[in-house]
Amino acid sequence: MATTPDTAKPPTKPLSLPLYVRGTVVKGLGRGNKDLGIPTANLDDGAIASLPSDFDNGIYYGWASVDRTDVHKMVMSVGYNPHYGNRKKSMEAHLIHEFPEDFYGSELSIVVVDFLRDEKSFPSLEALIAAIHADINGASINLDRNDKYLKIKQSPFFQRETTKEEEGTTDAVPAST
Ligand code: ADP
Ligand code: RBF
Ligand code: MG
Repeated sequence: MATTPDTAKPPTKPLSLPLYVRGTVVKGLGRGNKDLGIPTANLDDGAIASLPSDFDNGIYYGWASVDRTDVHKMVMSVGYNPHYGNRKKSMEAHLIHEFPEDFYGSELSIVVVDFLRDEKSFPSLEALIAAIHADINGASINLDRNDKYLKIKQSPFFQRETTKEEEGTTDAVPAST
C-alpha cells in the first residue's frame, strides 16, 4: 500500500488561470517598442513578485484596464526576453488599443486568461515583430470567440470601488411626493 511520508511535498498545483494582477506602469528598457507600434506597459517589481510560483514565463493574453477605465484586449510577455537575454525578469503588456498619450505611473489591472507560447529567441528583429503580430491576432480572435473570456471582461475586478459620497450622488432618487 502506498503511503505518503510526512515530509512529502504537495503535488505541484496546476497553473491557475484566470490570473488577476494589479500593478503600476513603470519605465521599461526603452528599446523603442513604441516606434515599432508595439508599446508594452511594464509592471513594477511588486506585481512581478506577486505572481504565483507555478506561473511559468511565456506569452499570454487576456484583458487589461488603465486606472480601471475601459477594458481592452491585451497580450503579455513574462520572463527574461531571451531574444535580448535580459538579466531582470519583466512583465509587460501590449494593450490592443490606441492611447492618446503615455500612462506611466498609472495603475494597470490585468486578467490573464490563457497561455499562447513560450518565449523564444528569433533569428531577426523582424521575426520577433512578426511573431508578436501573430500573437496579437490569435489573442484577439480567441477573446472574441470564447464566452468564458468575454464574461471575464465584465469582472468587478476592473471596476473602481465607489465611495459612500459618490454612491450618495449617483444613486440619488428624487423623493416621491
Ligand atoms: P518602455 O521600455 O518604457 O516600456 P515602450 O516603448 O514599451 O517603453 O512603451 C511603453 C509605454 O507606452 C507604456 O508604459 C505606456 O505608457 C505607453 N503606451 C501607449 N500605448 C500603449 C499600448 N497600447 N499598450 C501598452 N502601452 C502603451
Ligand atoms: N521577447 C523575446 O525575447 N521573445 C519572445 O518570444 C517575445 N514575445 C513577445 C510577445 C508579446 C506578445 C510581447 C508583447 C512581447 C514579447 N517579447 C518577447 C518581449 C519583447 O522583446 C519586449 O517587448 C521588448 O524587448 C521590449 O522590452
Ligand atoms: Mg515596455
